[in-house]
Amino acid sequence: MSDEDEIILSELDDEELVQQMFDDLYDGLKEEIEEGVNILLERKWEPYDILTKALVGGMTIVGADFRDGILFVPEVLLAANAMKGGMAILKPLLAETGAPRVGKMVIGTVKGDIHDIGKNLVGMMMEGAGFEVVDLGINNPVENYLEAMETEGPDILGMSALLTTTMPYMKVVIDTMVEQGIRDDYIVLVGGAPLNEEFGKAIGADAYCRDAAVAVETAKEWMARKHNSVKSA
Ligand code: B12
Repeated sequence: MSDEDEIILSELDDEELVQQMFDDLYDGLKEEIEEGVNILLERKWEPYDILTKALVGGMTIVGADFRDGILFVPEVLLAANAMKGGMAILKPLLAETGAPRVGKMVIGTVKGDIHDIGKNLVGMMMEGAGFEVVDLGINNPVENYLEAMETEGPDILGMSALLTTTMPYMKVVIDTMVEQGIRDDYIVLVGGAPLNEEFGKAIGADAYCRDAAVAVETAKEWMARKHNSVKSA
């Protein structure tokens, strides 16, 4: 056969396919990633497992090589684009059909920061858990958050930052909320790879969430607390 070196994704077993998807994500091959996601879905994989094991797993490898100077911005952008292709297929499947609305969240990446994959993932998982999500996108100055809180009336404000230079901006937003006397009207969740629990506490957030699954659990916990305190008030 002339094309014997061409890999047919559907002929690989699950483990080989996931490995191949890591390679394809690394190479920024969006169509192949979409095909891989569809094959895993046909094989009855849970959407959440495809997201975490195949896509986020692959992005971890990209992240390590970016850090080590093996990959550069253009390649990482292609990888991110391929990842988004896969996420777009999974998004509607992660939404639990008919789930009662459990709360509303406004989420955005802070000013100076254009990373949005993690934020998008959190948004998708929150929607999947029954939250209504208003996504402000990237590079948000404090005014955007304030305006969205006023017009959307969310229960939760979520902020994302992936750079050590942009994470302090979360404090700017929270401090402004304090100044305006609206801080306690919202549950503030923060996340992003360079953050940690200590940072979350130091800037006055309600919680730092390591990943999207923790974000959903934490949001539900805080919503339950909020309802209880409203009842007892
Ligand atoms: C993809 C990527 C890019 C892409 C972004 C594409 C996109 N659309 O997002 C591009 C190529 C554009 C990019 C650009 C840059 N990047 Co970049 N990037 C990454 C990379 C490889 C992966 C990030 C990612 O998507 N991870 C996968 C997602 C799923 O994980 P996550 O973002 O952490 O999100 C999860 C949790 O953190 C949490 N979470 C995230 N947000 C939120 C929000 C809330 C509310 C909650 C509750 C939870 C939560 O849940 C998420 C899901 O589980 C990281 C490496 C890394 N290790 O993080 C570097 C990294 C973040 N980038 C880095 C740098 C330096 C840059 C640039 C400055 C490079 C340059 N020289 O231009 C620019 C900055 C541009 C800017 N102004 O923002 C550094 C930051 C170093 C630092 N100390 O600050 C990193 C760490 C790489 C490195 N080691 O050098 N980057």
